[in-house]
Amino acid sequence: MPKRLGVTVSRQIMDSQRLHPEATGDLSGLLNELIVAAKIISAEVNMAGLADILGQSGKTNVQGEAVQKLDDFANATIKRRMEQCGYICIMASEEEDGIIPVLDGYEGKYTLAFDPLDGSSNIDVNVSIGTIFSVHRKITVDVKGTEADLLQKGSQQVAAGYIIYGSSTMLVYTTGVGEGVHGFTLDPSVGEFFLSHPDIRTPDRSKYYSINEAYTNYWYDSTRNYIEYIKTVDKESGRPYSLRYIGSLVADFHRNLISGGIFLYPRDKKNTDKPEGKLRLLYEAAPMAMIVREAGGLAITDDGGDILDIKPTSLHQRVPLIIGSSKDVELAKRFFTS
Ligand code: P6P
Repeated sequence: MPKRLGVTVSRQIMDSQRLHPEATGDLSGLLNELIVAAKIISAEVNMAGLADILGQSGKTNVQGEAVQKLDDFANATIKRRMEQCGYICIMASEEEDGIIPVLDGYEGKYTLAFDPLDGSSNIDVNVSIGTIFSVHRKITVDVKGTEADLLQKGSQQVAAGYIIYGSSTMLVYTTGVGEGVHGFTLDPSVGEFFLSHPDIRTPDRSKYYSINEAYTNYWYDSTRNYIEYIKTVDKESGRPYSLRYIGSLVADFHRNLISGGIFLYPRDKKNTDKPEGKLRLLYEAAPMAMIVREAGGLAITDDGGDILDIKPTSLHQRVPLIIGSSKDVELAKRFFTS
């Protein structure tokens, strides 16, 4: 088959839908609406240095973190667009305490959980940031969506993806088992996402590791032993690995997805208020776990469990995350479960 040039994401979504005769087009519609929101956010992020939108909004979010103005903008953009799209019945956002309803009469059959602008502490210093999203099918019977529709295992996601606002704006998403992971790059001159990374497969081994080494003195022994192992000089096994840590999950994850690598945010003794680590299950770990699994990688917690098997109990539940190249994660699992 000749390589198709200039495939837009809308074309990819429709081609994928055609493979599912039972599809109603609602998931395609949902993704297309989300893509419009992403284009609006991308334009704002890329202008942030010029518009008066840098800096903090003076508010703090449910996580107790300072909310940057762009966070607010991204959150409002996605909410405003999706509450009237007719494809979802309820939303959850990293920026909001509780569930977010959709407009009456616009209830659809899916749910949406999202981190509107992850890594936002990097906004003012021009480091890549991103939007992460996770889509589930509604499971309760009433028209209105409920929290139960959101609190589903990651393995039940029908779509997961992220938009990274970096040297270019890229959309990376998957619509489930066997559907693959595809990357699209935004051409701002025409306002279209074009297929640039078809069927992404993450290398099964790598030489990069991502962890915040500033917390070394707070690590539990399993973390310390694993990191010590991969930093030991042993040319035969390709050690030491190189450290790559940006402090923006989307940026660290994207680099590792493309080049290979392992990202760790395990439990530590530093964040006593976050005994399960810092990252959230619903709209960070679970969508990234679905993407990496579809790309041939793995995602586990620091007790060896599969991220995709965890049944969430609350919207902003945190979870320890070890994610990336399959052989690296499998080796790390031996350190964390021995
Ligand atoms: P730390 C950004 O605030 C974030 O939620 C993720 O994007 C990132 O991976 C992590 O926190 C960085 O946390 O503790 O290393 O600064």
